Amino acid sequence: MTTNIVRSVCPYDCPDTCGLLVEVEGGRAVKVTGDPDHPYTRGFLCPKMNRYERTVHSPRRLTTPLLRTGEKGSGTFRPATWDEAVAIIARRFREIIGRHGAEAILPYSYAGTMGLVQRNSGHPFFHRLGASRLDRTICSPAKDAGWQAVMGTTPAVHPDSVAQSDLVILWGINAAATSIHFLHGVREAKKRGAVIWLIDTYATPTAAVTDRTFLVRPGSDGPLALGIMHLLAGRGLVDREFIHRHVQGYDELAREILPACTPRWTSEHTGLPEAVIGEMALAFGTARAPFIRLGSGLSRYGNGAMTVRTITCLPALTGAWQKAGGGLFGGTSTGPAFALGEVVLREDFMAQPTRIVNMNRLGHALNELSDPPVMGLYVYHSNPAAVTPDQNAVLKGLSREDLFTVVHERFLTDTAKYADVVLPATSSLEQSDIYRAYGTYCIQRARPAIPAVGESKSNWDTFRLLAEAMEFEEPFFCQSADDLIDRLLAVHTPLRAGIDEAALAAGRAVELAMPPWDGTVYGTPSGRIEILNPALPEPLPRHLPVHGEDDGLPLRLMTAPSLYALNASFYERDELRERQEGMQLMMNPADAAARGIGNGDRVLAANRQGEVEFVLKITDRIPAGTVVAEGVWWLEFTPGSRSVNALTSQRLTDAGGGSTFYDNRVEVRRVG
Ligand SMILES: Nc1nc2c(c(=O)[nH]1)N[C@H]1C(S)=C(S)[C@@H](COP(=O)(O)OP(=O)(O)OC[C@H]3O[C@@H](n4cnc5c(=O)[nH]c(N)nc54)[C@H](O)[C@@H]3O)O[C@H]1N2
Ligand SMILES: Nc1nc2c(c(=O)[nH]1)N[C@H]1C(S)=C(S)[C@@H](COP(=O)(O)OP(=O)(O)OC[C@H]3O[C@@H](n4cnc5c(=O)[nH]c(N)nc54)[C@H](O)[C@@H]3O)O[C@H]1N2
Ligand code: SF4
Ligand SMILES: [Mo]
Repeated sequence: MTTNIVRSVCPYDCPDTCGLLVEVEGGRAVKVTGDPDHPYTRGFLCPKMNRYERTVHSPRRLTTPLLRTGEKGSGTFRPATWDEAVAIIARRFREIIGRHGAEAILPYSYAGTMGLVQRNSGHPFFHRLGASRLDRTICSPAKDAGWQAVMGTTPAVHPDSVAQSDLVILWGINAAATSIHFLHGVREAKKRGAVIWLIDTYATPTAAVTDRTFLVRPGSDGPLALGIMHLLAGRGLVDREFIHRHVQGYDELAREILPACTPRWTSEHTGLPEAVIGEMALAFGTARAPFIRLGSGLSRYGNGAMTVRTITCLPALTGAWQKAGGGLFGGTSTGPAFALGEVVLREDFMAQPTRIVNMNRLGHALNELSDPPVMGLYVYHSNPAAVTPDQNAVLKGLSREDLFTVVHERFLTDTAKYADVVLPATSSLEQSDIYRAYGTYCIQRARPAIPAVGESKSNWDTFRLLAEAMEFEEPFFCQSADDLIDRLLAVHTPLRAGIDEAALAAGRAVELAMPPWDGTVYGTPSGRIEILNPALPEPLPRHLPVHGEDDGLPLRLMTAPSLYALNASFYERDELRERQEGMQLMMNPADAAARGIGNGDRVLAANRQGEVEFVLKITDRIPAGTVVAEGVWWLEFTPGSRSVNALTSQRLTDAGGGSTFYDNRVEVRRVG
């Protein structure tokens, strides 16, 4: 049999957006490896994607539409044709619109695929329908808000510039799991003599690649940054010249906020010894070009936006922005590379602005919204029954007999089990798309490498069918995904100027050329780095409390990413689940001893949101007072009847309407 090698792109929600080489035999993907020609990811894939063909051709793939025959949640369905399924959806949507208005229909999608066309396929359809809009804030809007408060629209530096740093701080990022290619530049820096730090709440796998690991109390990084700034100011380690030229509000910060942020105060908040805080300030203040790689974990708290804002002020004090290899990097700014709004999102299809529902509050929306209530839910490339906070509220809402639910998926997920109609989705290898990355400056176009598995259809092709069934007459809905990609490429943007169009058309990754960065131009209203931002209700950074402090329970709960999964994706793979060794709760030996529980015990973690059963793993990688659950498991593989998000809440961040997945407290006891 002949083997073809087709270029493709990793579609998952990961900053790296790796280039793939897919070996195809007889219409099947037989092997997926990294593309050595990719300028950033250079042929190396993570453990999840190394055997992507096992996901694509998993025996668990959905191959036909399904109609519910049993109770919601039971997963009992009968196969149906696409014609039958689409006709039912159109009829039920019309009934709901007739009785309650179109805002009674809510789309729910997130990041099953990051391709610009397939990811956003539903927007034009639901805008045209007049449905409620979803505020897609589950991931890191508080991180964005914190950065923007200080830096405005200033573009991010190139991630590879880290190689020129002499002090690299991985701050709230488990890069070994969530950003592995960034570590390439970190290793380069280390070879040239840089010191590498990790600041996290427990010793993640990333601790193995760093020189120092500092463990802080969850949600206390704001105080840590303030404490470091207090010492920088007091010891004269600030760059007065840089501040004078490029910073707004340093004097106000130094006068009004920093005096109270003494080492003792910082130590009380963070749990770090005063001497260690002193060491950190001295090392930061005397480094030539300190580089902070900021993760998203610390932004998912009631004070998350303020935490990011406070940390973002640090490089301004020492002028690190003007040193090659210095500054702070939270992700690349590749959004403006494509005219997505004009070509794909099509807000102009809305007859008038419709209701906006925060996706983190799906439980509230399904159970408590009125005027109109949510009567129709259309879920695509997301698994809210698993990934959304307050799982008990979400499952209660999904169980409503009067709710009509459609789920478009590759697998019969926890959410799909509650659907009235399940539609089978293609995987990324079966659909066209164009990708941009949020951890690199690469863009890449992908065409189908293999035919659709079974009768599955892409997001875009499904919305085209639905548009036809709803008798939408706009010619827009007659285009193919490739037409849309061509149109995206036809609209020229400054960021894409000068790229190698032929390579892009041939399916290779090409890198956007960033304008040279010299640390003198800032995209804020004042043109300066805004430590003082007069447009905000809190003009200066200061310490804000987290939500979990109100809960009155002893243990802080981290719900962190796993090396062998991506949110609730990849649980179809037996070998990856085995590498996670089951759904564990990790705990410090002292906390376990105090509760009389042992390694391997079945334990119950509980708070006012719910109760979740785990297998206990005792390890001194976790500091006393904190417990950690990695991975967002599918219910069929959990020790009990719930997964980790039955312990997280619908409370939002201080800005951006973000999720607060890490801001929880629990008590833990043996089951039974
Ligand atoms: N393998 C794998 N890769 C992934 C994902 C995955 O689930 N698994 N998820 C993908 C997605 S959707 C995203 S958004 C990115 C996220 O990737 P990151 O930007 O790395 O953010 P998180 O993974 O949310 O959190 C990273 C770390 O923050 C730590 N943390 C939590 N609270 C605090 C705190 O208060 N202070 C400090 N200093 N640290 C804290 C956690 O312990 C965790 O180690 O990764 C993507 N890549
Ligand atoms: N406890 C806890 N919960 C979390 C997090 C955490 O750290 N802790 N992280 C949060 C974060 S940062 C995020 S971004 C969210 C992510 O939330 P989601 O984006 O919902 O994440 P996934 O679990 O990856 O689910 C995506 C689903 O899309 C399906 N899919 C893939 N490709 C396609 C396609 O082309 N078409 C269709 N129709 N379906 C497709 C996959 O089979 C998969 O089931 O989870 C959040 N949930
Ligand atoms: S999940 Fe991330 S690291 Fe893994 S292959 Fe995809 S883009 Fe690369
Ligand atoms: Mo995310």
